[in-house]
Amino acid sequence: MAADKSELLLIGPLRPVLASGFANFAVHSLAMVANRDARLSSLGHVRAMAVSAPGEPVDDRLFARLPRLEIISSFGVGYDHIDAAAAAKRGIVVTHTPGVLTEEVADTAIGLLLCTVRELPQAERYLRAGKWRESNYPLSPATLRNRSVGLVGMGRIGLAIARRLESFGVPVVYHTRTQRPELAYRHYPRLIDMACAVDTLIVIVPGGAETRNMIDASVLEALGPDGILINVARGSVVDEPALIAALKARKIMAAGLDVFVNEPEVPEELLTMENVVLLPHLGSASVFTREKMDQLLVNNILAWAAGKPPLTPVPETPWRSWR
Ligand code: A2R
Repeated sequence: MAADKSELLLIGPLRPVLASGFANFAVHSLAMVANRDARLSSLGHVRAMAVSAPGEPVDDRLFARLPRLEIISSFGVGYDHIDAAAAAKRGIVVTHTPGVLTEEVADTAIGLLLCTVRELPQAERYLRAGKWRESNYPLSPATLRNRSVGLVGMGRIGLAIARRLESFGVPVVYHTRTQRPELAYRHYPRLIDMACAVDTLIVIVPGGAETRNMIDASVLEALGPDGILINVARGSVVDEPALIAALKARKIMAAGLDVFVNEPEVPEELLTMENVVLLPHLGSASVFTREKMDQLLVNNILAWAAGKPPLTPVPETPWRSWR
């Protein structure tokens, strides 16, 4: 590794896989520095950045302070916390960690779906409260047996969810901007049409401006009173006040949410509703999968440091050999 590639700016925590992976790097941090501005000025020579958790904005203002930056290696498949378009303009490659978390997030989506449809967390709370002695937990009004699922997003994770549902005997259709002709699932070019046709939506698209509030009042209305919404994508994809209103008015039946607009804050109204299941953004959160994600974050930097193409650049910043 060239000496001038041996420094790294880390945004987020230095977890064990990162610490050992970056053992040969001088790792700089902006955390707990009294004068962030002065620290940034002293880092103008740094060519690599790792983002191990979303935190401060990784945007053009930051890039302007780091004129020699060549690569940003980000943790996670979603990178809506990074301005990839601005990075592209400056010739900075952004990498993420797709693939290694696909099955874990698909598992979480199915777990959340089953919990929401069959009220499993509510039933567990009932047992712990000692109420089973008094009477059985009521039959769940919903079942997967007569449901059909519309996937909002049919990428790596969407497809892994679809395959699982197929093995459950649950019909699947999907909405994306571009049809995938190799798949037998019905494609809906318009989300609202799909929402009318199914009673369950599972959201698994990237966050960001393109998908902000995609699930709005009209989509929820179209889903209807038996409707169940599952969101394992980003909080921003769902119009949260519209969802709360729809749940309150029983315009839809229930929701299962792993993600929220203003994490880790969760709207008080959701916390008090019985027809929602809430998880603290743990889609990929097993030790096994998180270590794989950390390792891929490291491997992208190591490839760049060795003069090779980074392994998993985002589509906005494809690797170019002239770099
Ligand atoms: O629209 P397409 O044909 O690019 O399909 C992608 C779809 N998608 C959208 N669908 C409708 N309207 C949009 N504005 C829109 N933008 C993207 O989302 C594709 O089917 C899917 C994304 O798939 P992948 O890029 O393979 O991502 P992966 O690994 O499935 O992860 C999805 C998201 C992450 O970005 C995180 O936010 C979350 O799952 O964990």
